[in-house]
Amino acid sequence: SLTTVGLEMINVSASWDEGIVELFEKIKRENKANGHLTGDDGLFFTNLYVTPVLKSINLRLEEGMMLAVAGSTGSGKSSLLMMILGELVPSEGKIKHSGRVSYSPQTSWIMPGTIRDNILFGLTYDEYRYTSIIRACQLEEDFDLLPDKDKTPIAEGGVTLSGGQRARICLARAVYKDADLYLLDAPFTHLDIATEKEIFDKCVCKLMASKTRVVVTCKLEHLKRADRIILLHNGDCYFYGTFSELQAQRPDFSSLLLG
Ligand code: DGT
Repeated sequence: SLTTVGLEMINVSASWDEGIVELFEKIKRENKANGHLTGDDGLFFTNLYVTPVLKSINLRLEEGMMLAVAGSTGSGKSSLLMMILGELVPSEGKIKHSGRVSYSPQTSWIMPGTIRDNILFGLTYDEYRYTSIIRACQLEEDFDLLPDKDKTPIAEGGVTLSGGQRARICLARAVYKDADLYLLDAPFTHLDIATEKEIFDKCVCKLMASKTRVVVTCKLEHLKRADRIILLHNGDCYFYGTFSELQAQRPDFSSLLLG
């Protein structure tokens, strides 16, 4: 086909604790050189510490598709994003994407400066792009209530933002950056249901319609609108496919989303 791949993972596995194995191997080599240890003592540490965080993950998104990453707490959703970012290096398998990634972490962060500085984050101000994004992220009404609107300083000496405002500023920052792949880790934390629904629809679905998106979310409404869903359970791929396939193949899936 003529479609371009936005993101592909082929048989990818990873664990967070490989540093410990490497360290142990180094100690073992040194001890062996000094005549202190025999060869097999490392197995104890290997078995104890290395539990894969993601196991044999396969997925393929065409450019412009939205992937919903779901699963209970600790199932590996954030780790999957870390792997795409290159922060977590796969022990096996291949990851392909075009390279320009924008990432919105689970915990929102604000740097000293104005709200606008926090969204542009060093990029040039494009009024049309900026306005569409702050509207889609429901930030316009918030700005209207501030003394200098989006030019109001935040962080030290500035206004205090609510958790929901911080979350929406961080989402706006990630969306403002021009990228081929957008990774949004639980972008709706601290938002009420109505605001979440609006932002998911206006920003993630409509404004970003042509973008390849990976969104960590367990909301049924979001899974329904995603092009593909990956449901993780203890680092295993419990399901990968479309929403109708999910309903057909895993009728009990909602029990995994509640955690
Ligand atoms: P959440 O955020 O509670 O819904 O959980 P998930 O599904 O995002 O899970 P994740 O990927 O944060 O955690 C999966 C496992 O990986 C868990 O045992 C903690 C571990 N882990 C996560 N991030 C890191 C990290 O930065 N360093 C290390 N060493 N381990 C991590």
